[in-house]
Amino acid sequence: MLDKTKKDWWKSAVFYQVYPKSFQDTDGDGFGDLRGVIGRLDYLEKLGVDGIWLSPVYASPQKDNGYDISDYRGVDPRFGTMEDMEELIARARERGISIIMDLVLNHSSDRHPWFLAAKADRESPCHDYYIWRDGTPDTPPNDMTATFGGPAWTWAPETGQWYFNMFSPWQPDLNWENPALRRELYDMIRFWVDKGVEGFRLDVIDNIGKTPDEKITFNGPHLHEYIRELRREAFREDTLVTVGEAWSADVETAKRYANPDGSELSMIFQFEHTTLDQKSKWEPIPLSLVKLKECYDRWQNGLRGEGWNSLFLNNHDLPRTVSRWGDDGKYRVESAKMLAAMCHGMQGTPYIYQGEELGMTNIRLPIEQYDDLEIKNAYREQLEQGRPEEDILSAIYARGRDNARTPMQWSAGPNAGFTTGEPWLPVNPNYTEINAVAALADPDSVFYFYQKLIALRKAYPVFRDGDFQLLEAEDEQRFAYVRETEREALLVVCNFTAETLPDVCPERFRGAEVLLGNYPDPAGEDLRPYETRMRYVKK
Ligand code: TEU
Repeated sequence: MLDKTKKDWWKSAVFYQVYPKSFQDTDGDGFGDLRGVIGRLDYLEKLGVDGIWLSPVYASPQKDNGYDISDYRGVDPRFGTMEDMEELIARARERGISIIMDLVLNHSSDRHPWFLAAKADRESPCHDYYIWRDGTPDTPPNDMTATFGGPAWTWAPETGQWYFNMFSPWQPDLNWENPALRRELYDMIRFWVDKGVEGFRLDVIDNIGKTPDEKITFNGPHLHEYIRELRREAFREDTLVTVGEAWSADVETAKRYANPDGSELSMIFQFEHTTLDQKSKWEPIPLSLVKLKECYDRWQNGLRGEGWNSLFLNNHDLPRTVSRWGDDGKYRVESAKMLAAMCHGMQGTPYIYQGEELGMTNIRLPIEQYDDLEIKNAYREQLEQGRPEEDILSAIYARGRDNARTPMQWSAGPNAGFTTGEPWLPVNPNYTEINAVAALADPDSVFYFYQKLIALRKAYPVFRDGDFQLLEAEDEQRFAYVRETEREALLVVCNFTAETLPDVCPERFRGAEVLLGNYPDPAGEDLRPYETRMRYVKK
């Protein structure tokens, strides 16, 4: 177990994201719950993770699957009770697993009592917890659009004003310029710290400084002032781990968020690597491995000593990477392992998204079975704009968020062991082959590969401390890099293709110990399809 009294404990940690709605249902309503997470702690302990990032379980109308909160201090009854939450925190801690809660501080639900009061009465003390503009119902303050479609301004006839909603009308933005609102949020965070929560993931934290009149949504003028105040007033303990979701971040802004002086956050989720294979969200293009390597090289060396990287390929908003950058057919297992080694071999804190450790894949559903409002709005809007339906569906199959939200595949039993009821979203039909029971029975499964990666990170300091030297930068098929300290050197080589290719092995690694590989028999002269190898030299 990690010594979590050290302020940088999370630099040696590996975290696991649970999307509770799809993780494990225990009461047969087809909706995952906290008792389901408690029941799977042994599984997560076996994997070897040090913390769970729990996507929101607060009271919510579920317009955006919990990222629309109507009570920041209450557990939604569909997920369970506050006692269940307290038990989860306690039982996880017994296993050396910290609970990291998801904080949605940029917006609330339109059903939150604050907003109901604000919308009902301009004189309400909560009115200015939100962003209002006077006007007339036919002319919004400006032409800004919402992330999930439609305008970013919604008319409230009750007060005769527009309110700002970056994401959807059901998610009114909170007004961070209001110190009373900020105080409400800080007090709420302390409530969860007092419950024993040991970290927080901060939803769209780069948006809280927005100035909609200037059409600025991220990196607003007071953003880092607010984050520093958040750190002082809410994240007071140096041992809390905080990770901010920052889609807009580049290396330079990341140095501010993750400043080693501890004035802001522990790290951020940056997304540059997840945007290289698309012209836009719904226009995928083939991945250039050279561009991916350049991106990782810039982030690894840009933040070295001046910040800290998160390392992730999947989350609840992204398609499954084995389908996106690997091969979810013939070489599913090999490519899932290769991608894991590529990611976990770098400097930073790795995050495993539920099912990634099983090599779970994307899904194709009839359009009416999708749940995600982003998918449904995009389908309707693009159809109205005249895009051919097959193009829209192809983009949804490739990039829709519901790819990541199909129920966790626990067994080959009914509904993959996720629920005894009707699952809220269909189970991927491949659950009969891809499931935890099968993985735990197979020593060569993706699960045990992740387990070894997590153990290696703890056994060899070079994973945490080593520098990053990219090899073969212009090679479009192989990703190879060296991590090095004064005492150790690690060579990570990944074949991103289904071809057999010459290995990449500098002279000093010839004959070196192979810490980990994704083929059962020993490494040969060539790299087999999607083969990865981790070689180690002790100096
Ligand atoms: O996501 C931020 C966000 O902008 C993403 O939704 C991204 O734009 C989109 O997924 C690209 O396909 C956070 C949460 O992770 C997401 O689940 C919420 O829907 C969103 O904020 C609003 O809270």
